[in-house]
Amino acid sequence: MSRDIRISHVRITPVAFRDGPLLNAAGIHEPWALRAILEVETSDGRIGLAETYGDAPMLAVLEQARPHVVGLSPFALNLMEERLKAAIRPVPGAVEYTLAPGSHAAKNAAKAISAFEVAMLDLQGQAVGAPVVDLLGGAVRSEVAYSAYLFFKYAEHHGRPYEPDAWGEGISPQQVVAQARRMIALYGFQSIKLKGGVFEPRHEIACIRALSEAFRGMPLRLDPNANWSVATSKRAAEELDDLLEYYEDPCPGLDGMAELARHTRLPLATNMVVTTMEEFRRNVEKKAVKVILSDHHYWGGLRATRQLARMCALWELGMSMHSNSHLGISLVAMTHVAAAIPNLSYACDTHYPWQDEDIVRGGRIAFKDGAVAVPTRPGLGVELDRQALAKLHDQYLACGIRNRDDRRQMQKYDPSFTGATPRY
Ligand code: GKR
Ligand code: MG
Repeated sequence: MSRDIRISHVRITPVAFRDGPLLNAAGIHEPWALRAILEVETSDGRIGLAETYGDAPMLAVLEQARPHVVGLSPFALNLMEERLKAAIRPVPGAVEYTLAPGSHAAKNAAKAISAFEVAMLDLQGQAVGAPVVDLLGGAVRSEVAYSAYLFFKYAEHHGRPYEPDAWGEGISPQQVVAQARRMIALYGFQSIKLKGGVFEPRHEIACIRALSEAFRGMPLRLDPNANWSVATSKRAAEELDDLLEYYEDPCPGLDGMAELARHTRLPLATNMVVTTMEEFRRNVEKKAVKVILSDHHYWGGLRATRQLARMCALWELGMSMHSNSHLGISLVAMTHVAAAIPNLSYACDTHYPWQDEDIVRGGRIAFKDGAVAVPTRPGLGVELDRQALAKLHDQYLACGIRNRDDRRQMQKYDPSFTGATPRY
């Protein structure tokens, strides 16, 4: 690619894919999850890909960004960042969740920068014949480990919009263990995370105990998404003490987590209270969280995630990765950056097993022994399956969902549900 090559066109395609009736502190997943697929095209006909949030406010943010990217060289990442920081304006109508920082409007510029950075790095890699991980300094591992991400769930969605999934109900400890067995049999994961904050803590602790008995020696994590008070979190910590590898966001706020940290020897992890560098600084002062769950989609991209990793190393904090419902382009982007982080100390989260559709050519990304091989082809190493993209775009047009709203969805089952936290 010559240095005169410019970005000539940006295509943004919102898609919707089937998602399970997965329960969390905010409510329940809707039958369709939204993502946006970005295609950044150059004047010499190459296409760089990225995947990000697909809610209406995010689509509006990407539209704001588009004219500031067209005309740039795919190598002009710093200029792109400066332009988008200056250009992105607040967009009304966002439904924000503390448990999903990707929904925070304050992160709009970081989210847009991340999406365009990934697509531009894909273009750079194609141009120089190197995988994206090489542009991040090179791989320190050839595969990236992910964990089995378990959810309490209903057997089917309200109103049965399509046939129920193959996972069945996941509520009792026996059902949760069965869910883990199935996921591990299919993907080979070697650690387990349970999304909590749904039922009484004693039930969730019983599920962790059942998992620990069924999978002896397997690292376990529990994430109640700040739905437990500090007092509840402290009491639960006593029971979880020798069961968990880390205790993720049990109670709200950095001060709450700091208070809890003084009462437990369990390392605390978060994707809720450290989501910006300013929060990182405050966390270091308060000695609250010991494991940062990064997420390039809202931390500002792959290079920003790499910088976050350096900060974690400096302050002796552990690092792993957070996830939301996503497709294969996000999974490979996560895999490239995770491969470039020496101090990635835990297996990463991924929702990928909960999806059975994808828009990457060749079908779904393969896992072996719970890990994804770091792509070695130039760029991200994936291409679009245009037929699948068109199908998922049609699903987007038909599904009627334009903003993720787990609380509204839960109210279909229980009209009195408020979603207020902490409930326990
Ligand atoms: O998808 O229900 C979900 C998760 O609860 C997600 O929204 C969270 O952001 O996975 C996330 C987490 O680790 O907190
Ligand atoms: Mg979490």
